[in-house]
Amino acid sequence: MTIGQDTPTTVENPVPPQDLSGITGHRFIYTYANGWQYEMYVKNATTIDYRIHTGMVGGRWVKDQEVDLVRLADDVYKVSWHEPTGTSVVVNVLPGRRVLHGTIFFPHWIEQDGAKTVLYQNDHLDEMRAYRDAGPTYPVYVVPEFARITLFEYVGENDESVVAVGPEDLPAGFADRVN
Ligand code: FER
Repeated sequence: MTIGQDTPTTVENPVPPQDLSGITGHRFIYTYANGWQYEMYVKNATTIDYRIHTGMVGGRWVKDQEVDLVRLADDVYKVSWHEPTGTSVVVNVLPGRRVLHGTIFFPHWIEQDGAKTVLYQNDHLDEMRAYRDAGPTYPVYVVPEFARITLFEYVGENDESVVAVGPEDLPAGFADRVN
């Protein structure tokens, strides 16, 4: 047994090496097992844009969310972040297998009235922070779900045109495109 080559790992010398090119600059559309359909654009190694096509907060969209993105193994990526609303999200993405697993941690106020977050969040950041601070936060609503990736495509990094309008303003059938 060779311990050295697989032994984790430091920030300076991560194992596996952090080649993120299999996910940066890519857009993917996926449907969770509960039916919620999401779209994520990994704009670069630290930033995503996204749209929520259907589900509890369908219609919501966000640009320039800062994330932590790592490659856990060949074809396994993890994206984690915290929203101004108080929601936390961790998404594991397996592009080659067309599989993803997301866990969303919603504060209680969103479970009570998710419609307050259904908007273009970038135009309402202070409002979202005020809702977050007003709460209630607890009990946190945890939603762990697998999803199938129905579209996975390279569109290039840092392209502001990839996610530029809300889900309601997309051409008919946009999210149904598969590859
Ligand atoms: C996801 C799950 C949840 C996702 C975004 C969220 C872009 C965001 C949730 C929220 O803040 O309402 O897979 O991907």
